[in-house]
Amino acid sequence: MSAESAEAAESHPADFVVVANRLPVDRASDGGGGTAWRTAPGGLVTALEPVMRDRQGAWVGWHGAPDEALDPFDYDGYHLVPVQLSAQEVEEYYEGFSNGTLWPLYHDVVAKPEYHREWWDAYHAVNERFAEATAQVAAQGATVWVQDYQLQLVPQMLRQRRPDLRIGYFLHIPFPPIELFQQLPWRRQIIEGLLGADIIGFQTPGGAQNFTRICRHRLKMETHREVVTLPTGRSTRAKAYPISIDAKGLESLAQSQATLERAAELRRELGDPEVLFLGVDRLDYTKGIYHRLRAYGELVADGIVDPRKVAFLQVATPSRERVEEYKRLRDEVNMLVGRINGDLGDVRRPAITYLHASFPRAELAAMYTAADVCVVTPLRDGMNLVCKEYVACRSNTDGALVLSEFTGAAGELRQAYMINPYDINSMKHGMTLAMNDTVQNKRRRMRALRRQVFTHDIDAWATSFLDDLAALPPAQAPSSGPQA
Ligand code: GDG
Repeated sequence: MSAESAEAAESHPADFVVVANRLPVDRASDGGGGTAWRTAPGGLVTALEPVMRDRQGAWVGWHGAPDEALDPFDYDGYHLVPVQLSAQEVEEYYEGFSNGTLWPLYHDVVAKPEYHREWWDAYHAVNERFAEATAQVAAQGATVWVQDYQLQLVPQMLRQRRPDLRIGYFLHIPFPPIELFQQLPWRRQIIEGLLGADIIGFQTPGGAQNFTRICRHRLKMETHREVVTLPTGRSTRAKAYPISIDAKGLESLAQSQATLERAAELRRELGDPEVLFLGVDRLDYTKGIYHRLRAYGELVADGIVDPRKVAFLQVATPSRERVEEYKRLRDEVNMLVGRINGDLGDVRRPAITYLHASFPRAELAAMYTAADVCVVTPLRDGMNLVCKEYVACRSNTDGALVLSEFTGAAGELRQAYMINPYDINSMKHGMTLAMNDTVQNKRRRMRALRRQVFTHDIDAWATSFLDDLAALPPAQAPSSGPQA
C-alpha cells in the first residue's frame, strides 16, 4: 500500500469491513470515451448494502485490472479499497492456485488439481497484501468479514496484525472431506489460516464437519461440536450458514410487466413449445452441463421427448476462459450440442438452444418465468443459487425443479425432483417425471420450495452470520487500532 493510500485509509477507519477477491464494482464505458465505476450485480452486495451504510463500511478487493495501482475511493456510499495484483499474480494466485488447485480439489476432484509451489507462493503473497490492506482500514474493534477460497490465509494474517478485530470468514464452495483435502501440500497452512477467524461459515453442516474433523485428526486439536479449541486457548466456531438470494427483489422483477412480456416473447421465439426446459450456469465443469445435455439427448433419441414439442434452452455464461480445463469443457459442450442437434434436431427447431453468453438480470428473470422445468445438475456445488432463483420467479406455483443431490441447496430444497448426475438414468427419470407429473403434484412441491426460499433469504443469511459474530465476547487482545 502506498503512503498516500495508507493515509487515505487512516482517515476512513471502518467499523465493518468486507474482504473479497473482487470489489463490488466494475469499470464500464461512460459513453464519452472514458470509464466509470458501476455496481457489479450480486447477492452479496445486495445483502451487505444496509450493513455497509449503517456501519461506515469498507470493502477490500481487487478491482479487476492487472498491474494497476488505485488509491482507495468512495463510491455510492461505500469506501472501496483496491488491492493491486500484477499480471503474473493474476495467473498464479487467481487462475493458478485458486482456480487450478483449490477449485477442483474442493469440488471432489471432478477435475485434476494441479500443485505448483510458485502458485502457492503467489497465493501466500497476495493473501498477505489483502490482510495488510484490511489492517490499515479497519477501525479499533471493527468487524471484518472475509469471503471465499481465494483468501483462506487472511483470517490468521489479519489476527496477527490486528488482534482487536472480530473476524468472520465464509466459504462459498464446499469444504472437502479429509481424504481429499490431505492431498494438498499446504493443508496445515490453510487450516491455520482459517482458524484465525472467530467464526468460519460453511454452506452445509457437512462442510463444517469436514473442517472440524481435520482439526481433530490432523492437527490434534480439541473439538466439541462446532467449537475448535486452539493450543493457545482461543476458540473458533465452524458452522453452516446456507447462503440464499434476494427472493423478494427477484420475484418483483419477474412479476413486472416488462419481464412477463419478454417471457411470452421468449417462448414464441423458441417455437411455442409445450414444455420448455432451462439450464443456467457458468460454463464450469462442476455444473454437470455435459452430463445433463447428454441425458436430454438420450431422451430425444429414445423418443421420450419430441423436439417438435419440447425445447431446451441452455445458457452457459463464459467463465475463467484462460484456464485450460475450461477451454476443454467449452469445446466438449460445443461438440455435444452440435452432435445432438445434427442427429436429432428438426428443420424447424434444434433439440437444444445453446447460448454461450451472459445476459442482463432481467433477461434471466424472463427465462426463469418462461421455463416449465429448470434443470440444475452439478457434480458438486457449494450451494447453487440458480435453483433458488428459479423458485423465486414461480409466483404462480407452477414449474418444476430438477436438482442434483450434490448441491448444497439439496439439503434445503427437498421437494425438488432429486437426481444423481453421475447416473444418467436417474437424470433421464428426473427430467421425465418433472415434465409429466400432475399439476397438483408440481404445485405442492413448488409451494414447499417457495416457503423455504422466501423464509431463508439473503438477508436472513447475512443477519444470522453477523448476529453470531456480534454475540461473541469482545476480542481479548490488547487494542492497537489501525496501523500505518
Ligand atoms: C459460488 C458457488 C454458491 C449466471 N449467468 C448469468 C448470471 N448468472 C448468475 C446466476 C446466479 C449466479 O450467477 C451463479 O450462482 P451459482 O450459485 O449457481 O454458482 P457460482 O458462480 O459457482 O457461485 C456456489 C455461490 O458462490 C454463492 O455462495 O451458491 O455454490 O460455486 O446468481 O443468476 N447473472 C447474469 N447474467 C448471466 O448470464 N446477470
